[in-house]
Amino acid sequence: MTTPDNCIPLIDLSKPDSKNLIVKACEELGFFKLINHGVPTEVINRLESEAVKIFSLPLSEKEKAGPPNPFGYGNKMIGPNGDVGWVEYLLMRTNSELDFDKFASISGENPEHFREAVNDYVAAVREMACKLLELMAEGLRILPKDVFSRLLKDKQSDSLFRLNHYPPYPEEEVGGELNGKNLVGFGEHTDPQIISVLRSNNTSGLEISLKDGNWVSVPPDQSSFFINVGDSLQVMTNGRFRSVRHRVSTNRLKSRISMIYFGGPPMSEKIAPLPSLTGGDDQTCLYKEFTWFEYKKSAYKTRLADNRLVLFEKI
Ligand code: GA4
Repeated sequence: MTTPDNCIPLIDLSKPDSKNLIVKACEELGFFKLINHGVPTEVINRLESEAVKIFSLPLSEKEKAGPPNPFGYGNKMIGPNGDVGWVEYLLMRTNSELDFDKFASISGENPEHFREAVNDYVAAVREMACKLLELMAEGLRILPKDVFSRLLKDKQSDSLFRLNHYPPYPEEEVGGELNGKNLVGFGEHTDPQIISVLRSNNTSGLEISLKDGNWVSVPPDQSSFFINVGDSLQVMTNGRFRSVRHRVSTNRLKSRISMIYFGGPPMSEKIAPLPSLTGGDDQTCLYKEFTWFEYKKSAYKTRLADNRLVLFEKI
């Protein structure tokens, strides 16, 4: 699978006109590549080396931090409903230090190093995500400009952080234990939250779906971030922004490591199309109001590839 030139919008955060380009990218694709993002390379590299150390441990060690409930160490199983992928991961909440207790046994002699690396990374990426969300509000000409970013800044924000490791897919697995069905690393899905910020090492695998249903692979770039619009932002913008379907294919040669921050609202937050985008007219409002808690509860009953927003569409 190749990627036609100019297929993936490139946003330069240092350029003054970025807000309009961000809005255009979110409307057309729900996805863009971000450069000059301001997150220090040292913060990124420090977390990547911690992740490499953890994923290099023997399986029996890593399993001490599992099974994921949904937080913790997971291997091949994604979510509670039978989805599988050629991936192992650590999933945690960003506002609960408690999740680190689960990782204490696998984060080496100095578990504080891992905790600090995650916290420093998440703080820097959250700040950058909030800046993007404010530019989105400005570009959409909606007030107040923190209408989206306040949800991530809230102390109760239900934001998550995920470290994924996609080992090279071994030849003998084809037709093996997983019966060849499982050539995917992470099956196609949309992210339920507001915004996702992804950074990977220099290994390909990420693919996104275009409006016409075609899939394109995203050339990796370890110094950039890739930004996804999530379901909640699609709802708040009344469908103007598109929650992008994406997936990860396996690689036969190289390991892929990715780190994703999922910026989500507080559990009790009501999610609905913003009146400024529906003109206050109930007829043009595409989604019913729901709390983030209700959406998550319903999401955890679905399979990865399901369209989770249909249940909340107005008919
Ligand atoms: C997809 C996006 C995030 O990785 C995630 C995933 C979550 C999980 O792995 O626990 C889910 C999946 C994701 C959507 C539907 C449900 C929940 C697995 C699953 C089958 C952490 C998230 O928030 O939603």
